[in-house]
Amino acid sequence: MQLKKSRICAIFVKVWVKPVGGRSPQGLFLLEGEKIMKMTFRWFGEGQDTITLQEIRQIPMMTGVVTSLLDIPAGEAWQEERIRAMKETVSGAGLDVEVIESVNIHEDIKLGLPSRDEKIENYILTMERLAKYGIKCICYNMMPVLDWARSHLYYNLPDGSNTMRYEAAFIKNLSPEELAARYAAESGEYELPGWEPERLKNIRKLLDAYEGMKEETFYANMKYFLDAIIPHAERLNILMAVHPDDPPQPIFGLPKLIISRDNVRKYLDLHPSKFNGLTLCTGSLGAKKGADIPAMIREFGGEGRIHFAHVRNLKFENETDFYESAHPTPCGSLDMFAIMKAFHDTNFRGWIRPDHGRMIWNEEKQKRRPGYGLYDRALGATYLQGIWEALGRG
Ligand code: DNO
Repeated sequence: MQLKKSRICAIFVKVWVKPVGGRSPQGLFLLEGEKIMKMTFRWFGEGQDTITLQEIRQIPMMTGVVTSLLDIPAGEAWQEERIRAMKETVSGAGLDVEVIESVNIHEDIKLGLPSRDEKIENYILTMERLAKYGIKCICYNMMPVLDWARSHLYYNLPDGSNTMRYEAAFIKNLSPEELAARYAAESGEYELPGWEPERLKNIRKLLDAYEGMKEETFYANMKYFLDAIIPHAERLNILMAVHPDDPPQPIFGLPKLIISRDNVRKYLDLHPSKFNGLTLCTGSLGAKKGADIPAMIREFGGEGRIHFAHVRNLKFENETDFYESAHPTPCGSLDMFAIMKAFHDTNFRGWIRPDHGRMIWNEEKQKRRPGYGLYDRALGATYLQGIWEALGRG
């Protein structure tokens, strides 16, 4: 249907209503009948990303960034001054920052050591300070020792682009130190979150600490953490959104827990508050062949437990191996329309971001973080917005 310009304006003005409230930072308005979802972009922070906030702002319909203070080690309280400065920088560029990805969980908490209480207190202090500066959602993960892992950071595709890839057999033949050395050599000057040299110094000790840990003990440790922080999340109105383990298969003998529908159910059931929620990452949960992502969105989203979404596609090469493809459905193995429809049908009102993208248009020469170039993610964001708009118009 073709809408006349004057009518579009009238509709725009009419439908910009709470809970988003007022204009978006870019003065954009929603289409009539459209459900409110906020498209965001991951930005690693000042000095941590060669992508500028201005570039991000120029992506159509982009409302804000998802960021962090990467240099603060897990377990320490974030200083208020640092949070204020980060907030000012982002708002100064005309963007929102409402989601932090991530405030990392110290290993003592995951391992259930007596020293966890002090780390939890610092976590709560960080939450309090973030709430003061308008943060509404915290993404974190419970992956033991390491964050996400890939066998290749720059895997060449036939069209001349390159992307991240996971080949199980390749990783099996490497030690964690060897994989870390590969990352350090390939990722340029950046430390990859979860693979910081400081953390890796103790890797052997940490791997040993997890050896023989029963799944039930791990869940009990998570529950201890949740019981401590969720009442504060409720008080501060901060939605906690756990990120699933990526990839959803054990590496280096480490337990991987949040990798399937049943595990997510178990995690959410550890504390029934809706403030104990999920970052639905299609690329992490979807990297287990056969996982029904739209069904998970309908189940957990229907209960109001999905607060943040990472939406990306991947292409399976066999049962366990995959590479990260461009976002559109035909480029990968996940049905992006069905995924977005499930979000739309369950009235998703949280934050969403395109996730990893390929390096295209020679972008790898611009010292991007692996998986986090500008162009392919921007294309992904507009593609997802297009699906959303089409869903809204019926
Ligand atoms: C990978 C990301 C993860 C994620 C954390 C959340 O690119 O999705 O590193 O940020 O696991 O805590």
